[in-house]
Amino acid sequence: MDQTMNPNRPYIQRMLILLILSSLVRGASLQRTTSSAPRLVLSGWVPNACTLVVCGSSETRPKGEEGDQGLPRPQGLQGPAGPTGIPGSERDFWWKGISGGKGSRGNSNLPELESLKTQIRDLETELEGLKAAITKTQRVLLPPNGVMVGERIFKTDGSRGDYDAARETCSRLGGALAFPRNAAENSALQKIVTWHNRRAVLGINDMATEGRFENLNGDAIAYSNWARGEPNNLGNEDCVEMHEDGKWHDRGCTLEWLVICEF
Ligand code: MAN
Ligand code: CA
Repeated sequence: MDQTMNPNRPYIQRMLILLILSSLVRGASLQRTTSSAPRLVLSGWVPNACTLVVCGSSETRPKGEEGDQGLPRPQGLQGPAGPTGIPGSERDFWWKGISGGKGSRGNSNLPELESLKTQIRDLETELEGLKAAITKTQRVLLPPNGVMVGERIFKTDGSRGDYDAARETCSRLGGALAFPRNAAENSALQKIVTWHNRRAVLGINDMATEGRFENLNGDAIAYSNWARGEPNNLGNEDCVEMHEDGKWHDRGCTLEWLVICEF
């Protein structure tokens, strides 16, 4: 465009020059007054500084003015509600029930933990005492009528009877006609037989199927201690008798035996 045709040109030129100068002055003042980021922007590319990626072209473009601080961040959403605590009075009652002492105070659970540990130690000691008492009781009080094996007690009331009478007696006493499930139980029964010097009838028979000895629940026996040559079903023997040596013989069911029950 021809200069003569545009009378405003000197004015526009002046404005442009002023604009450029103003930008340069602003850039220089930013460089002086701000400390880290703008200085780094002007001095080149720094890896790991993401803000510089945005501002990296500051060499070719004039820097803008420093922005204001912006709006404060919105508050985060409310978190989920915590578990409901035990009401104070209830909690104190609970602890009192265990320790017999005062209710918990403050935020720490350590006193309660220590109290529980002490109580567990006390209970363990008490349990040991009870075990010792049971051992002594079964050793002193049960013989010559009873023996304890694990949680099972074998005991005679001293009566005698055939198979049916023996079953009835044990049932009336709240137990069952005894039969040994393992060697320990067998030797317990053997002791009673020896002490009373009388053979005992066991809670085992092969009435349903000859040769298949089962317990009173109808289960085939898993343990046996037959004497040599037994069971021989001599003259049809469906009941089982324990001798003083602990060995078993099949016998007819109508003999008079020592009755030993299990509880
Ligand atoms: C009978 C039979 C034998 C058994 C003895 C026990 O003779 O039942 O099998 O061993 O009695 O005395
Ligand atoms: Ca026999």
